[in-house]
Amino acid sequence: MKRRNFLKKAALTSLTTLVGTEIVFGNLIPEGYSPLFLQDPDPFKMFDKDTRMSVLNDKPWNIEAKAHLLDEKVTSNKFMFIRNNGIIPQDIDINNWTITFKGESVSQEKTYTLNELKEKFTQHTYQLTLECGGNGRSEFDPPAKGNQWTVGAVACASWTGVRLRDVLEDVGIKGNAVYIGYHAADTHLSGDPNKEPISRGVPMAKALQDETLLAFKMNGEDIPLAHGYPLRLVAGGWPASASGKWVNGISVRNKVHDGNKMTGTAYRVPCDPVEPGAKVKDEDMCIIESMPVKSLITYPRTGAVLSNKKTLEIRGHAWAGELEVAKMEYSIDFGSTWNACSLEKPINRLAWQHFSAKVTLPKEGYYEIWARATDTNGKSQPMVLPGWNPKGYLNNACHRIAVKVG
Ligand SMILES: Nc1nc2c(c(=O)[nH]1)N[C@H]1C(S)=C(S)[C@@H](COP(=O)(O)O)O[C@H]1N2
Ligand SMILES: [Mo]
Repeated sequence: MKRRNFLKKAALTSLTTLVGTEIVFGNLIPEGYSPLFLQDPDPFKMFDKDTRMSVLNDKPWNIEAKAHLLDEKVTSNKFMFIRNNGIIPQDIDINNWTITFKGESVSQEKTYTLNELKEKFTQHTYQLTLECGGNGRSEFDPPAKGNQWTVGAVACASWTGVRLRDVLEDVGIKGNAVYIGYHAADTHLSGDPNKEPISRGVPMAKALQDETLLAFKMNGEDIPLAHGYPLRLVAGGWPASASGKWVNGISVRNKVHDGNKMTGTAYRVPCDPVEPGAKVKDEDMCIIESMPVKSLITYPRTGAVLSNKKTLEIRGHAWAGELEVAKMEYSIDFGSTWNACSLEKPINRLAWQHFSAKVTLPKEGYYEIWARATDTNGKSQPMVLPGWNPKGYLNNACHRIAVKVG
């Protein structure tokens, strides 16, 4: 029989971190043995998510909420969607975490430790809406490849960090800077250490906004690992792909950042509408910037049955990328007529807004309640699917729920 080789101490330490408790007799685990908890990981336990969330993919992990799970004003971790392009980094040493500013348009390369960022710059807290550009993809026809998000790849958490602008000012930026791009510690699915799973960015104007943060807290606590611990970029109102998780580098570029998923059909849509299924030339594709106006009814849940109750309080959230939502309406007659909802102001720019309405349902039977938001430019959500695009981005069609009275 082969001699038993036991796990190296370092390997045992990282296993213990993963399992979250002492592995009794862990020193006796043979080398090369794969513990059961690693073979069948429970994503809800691993990421501290509500078990009603939907897992769309496990390699990499992609998990979304359902509309009624997003009822809270500020989304808590257990209902927050996870969108990963690569493998979540392991064994993060928060005391040795650094972020390096480089690229053609920095005055000189500069590195900060996480502790330096926290001590040197003023900290700010904002509630910021992050929605995956592909939220709603499952509705497109012809279908688009990728995670088949329904409505639940959106969240509005409270983020605390330092302004990217303050750090950029400290680094020193050349006059020719046009874009920033992020670099992060996750690894490409291929395992190739030279490939970045994703490296996106935003134009300088977005990078320099008050609300664009290098964040180290979410809802007042360390950011959960799956959401970018220990440091992430948060650029609210834009496709959440611009909000790099696990950031350890920022490139200040003298041209549009050309990192992975900045080109081709990734997070780009036809600049002008095309026919469904059309082939679009590369030069006719435009990078998604501000997300479109959208809303979600979070109470009641679709399928609710109201016994003999003909008035119903509905509520939810609405958001409009860089803009505010100016008007919120609902319809109970398949969009023939619309009634006003009451709509709160956002707590800060780029936070979603809460709406509610007392709905009277005239008699027993089946109804659909539709919700429609309008932004400050007068643009409303479409009732049917908006412009088809190769990757199925930007579906902001009206959200609908079914209810039965009696
Ligand atoms: N480093 C890194 N950052 C990333 C991603 C990623 O895969 N790696 N995914 C992006 C995408 S596409 C989205 S929609 C958001 C999702 O953020 P969340 O998982 O915290 O909800 O993170 C963005 N930032
Ligand atoms: Mo995304």
